[in-house]
Amino acid sequence: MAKIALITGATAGIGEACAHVFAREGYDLILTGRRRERLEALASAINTQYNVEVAIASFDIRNRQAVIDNLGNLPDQWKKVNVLVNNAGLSQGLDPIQNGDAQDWDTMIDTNIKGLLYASRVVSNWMIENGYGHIINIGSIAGKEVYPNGNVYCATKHAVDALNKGMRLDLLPHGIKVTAVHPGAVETEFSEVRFKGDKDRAKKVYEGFEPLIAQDVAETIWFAASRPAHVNINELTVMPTAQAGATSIFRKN
Ligand code: NDP
Ligand code: 8X3
Repeated sequence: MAKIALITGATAGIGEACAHVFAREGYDLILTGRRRERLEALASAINTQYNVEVAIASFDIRNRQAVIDNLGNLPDQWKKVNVLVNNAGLSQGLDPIQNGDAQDWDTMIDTNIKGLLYASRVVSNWMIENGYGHIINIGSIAGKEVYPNGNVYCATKHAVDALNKGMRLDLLPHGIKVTAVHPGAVETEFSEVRFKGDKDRAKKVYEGFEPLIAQDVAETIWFAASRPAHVNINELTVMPTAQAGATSIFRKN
């Protein structure tokens, strides 16, 4: 049987690009996200391009019971997951802490930290039972540095950085690899989601420099996933050449 990758947040951006890269490499896929029609369209596009099996599960990763039920209901052969890409995540708003919207805070914390934990709790137990596995957590440069008004989003990604280290320690006795990939600015739907559908404001984030595209990050994730069994990439930070750090972007205009 082919190896299996479970990718959360596969309906857009980095997760969708990962689906294509892992399919290209011959992996069967479990793809998750809330937007079922996008998962169906992606599964059908992958099936026409690659000779791999695709399972989809649409649920809100903030809902612990939904995570347990949807992943738990997968047929047993799908639980032989080799790689879990913990990618589902988002930012909401870009405001100073004193003006922050508590609903936005809840959404980011519930998705980026708690959702990642819920999925990891289920899949790490499959991996322990299987005796192999690799968890790849998608952090951010925002998990390494803090930028003005990024407060809670940055805090969630710092939490992912800490969880990445904690998971590696806890899963070490089970031979499970744990990696974090921390991207800088990637032009996806991320800023459109952050600015709640304001496409013009989102577009401006990437003006005047060349950001990463989702494929760049997916190839970095694949690099980590494709190392030999005795090699683990603990973490990788991948940035646009024009971005030195969270707040240092070289813009040509
Ligand atoms: P996109 O907005 O393009 O994709 C985000 C994905 O997360 C979608 O598939 C979305 O699916 C899923 N998702 C969000 N909320 C939920 C939820 N409640 N339940 C299930 N799935 C959810 O953004 P990116 O591809 O850029 O982001 C992917 C990851 O990369 C995130 O963790 C982000 O923080 C991180 N990142 C992004 C960077 C960037 O500059 N773009 C840089 C550094 C890190 P759906 O809406 O269908 O549920
Ligand atoms: C997304 C990148 O710099 O906008 O994590 O926070 S950034």
